[in-house]
Amino acid sequence: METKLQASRAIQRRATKVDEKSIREIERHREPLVFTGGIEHWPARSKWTFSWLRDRHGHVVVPVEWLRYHRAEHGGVERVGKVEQMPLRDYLDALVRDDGGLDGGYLIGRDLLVLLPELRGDTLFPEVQLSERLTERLFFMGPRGAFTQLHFDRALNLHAMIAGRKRWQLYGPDKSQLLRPARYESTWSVMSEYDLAPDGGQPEYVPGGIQPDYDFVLEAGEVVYVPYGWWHRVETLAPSIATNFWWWSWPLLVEHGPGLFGTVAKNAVLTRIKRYERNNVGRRYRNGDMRS
Ligand SMILES: O=C(O)CCC(=O)C(=O)O
Repeated sequence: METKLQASRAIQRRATKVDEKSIREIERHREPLVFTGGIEHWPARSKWTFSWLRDRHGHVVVPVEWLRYHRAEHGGVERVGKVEQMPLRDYLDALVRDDGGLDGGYLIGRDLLVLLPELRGDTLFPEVQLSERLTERLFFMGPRGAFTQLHFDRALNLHAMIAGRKRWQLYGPDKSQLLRPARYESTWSVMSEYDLAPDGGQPEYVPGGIQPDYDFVLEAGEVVYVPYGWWHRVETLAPSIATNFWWWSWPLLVEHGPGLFGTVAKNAVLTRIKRYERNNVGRRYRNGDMRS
């Protein structure tokens, strides 16, 4: 099949600042893009070092994930592995040692931004969201080998690398059927059946033998813009800190409205329930070996 033989293209890189004007402009192009040097003015770029987080917030207890999306026995998708609560200090010590001891254990989700809401003020994402309450932001901190399986998000996405480096593989929406969207109940993400564990879900594996349209390394200080419907899988190459911002534009809601309605409504309700904020450290998963 022709798509399997295609080589990846070079991602476009722009030195433009990440602001409302540049984002509104690229939203129209629908191609992924990397902003280089567009977040140097963010407080997070100078503040969020591993040592600052350890000294300032080391006592905070955080959930670290060793989880993979698996093909469930009776169809659909389930998460398998374990989650451990540990002081941020212990996690950071292991992260900085960078000796493989964390085995890919990932601090990923909204947890740190919920536990330490003041961190939100250190990032300056552009004011493009329809409403703060309808959008979502995540925090990512992980060792070499932390890995996110192939999926696309039901939103526009800016992912900012504060420290470290990650390999990104992106597939365009034209490959959606080829990548086999899996049946999975999630507010935001659609997983690819091809990258489900135990056979998929390894960084070196090529899902379905299909080469990505873009395959590149995102460096500290860079931001990738992922348009709606672009599939992505992400491998951490060096101890990293990153944060992202999902949002919807009016044109996106007009175009994908019916498909997005459930996601928008669910998120609006969840962010209004304070208890959800407090309980969000919990995750649904099955205890087991994440890789087998
Ligand atoms: O960095 C990662 O591990 C995953 C990032 C991602 O999937 C996203 O920003 O949507």
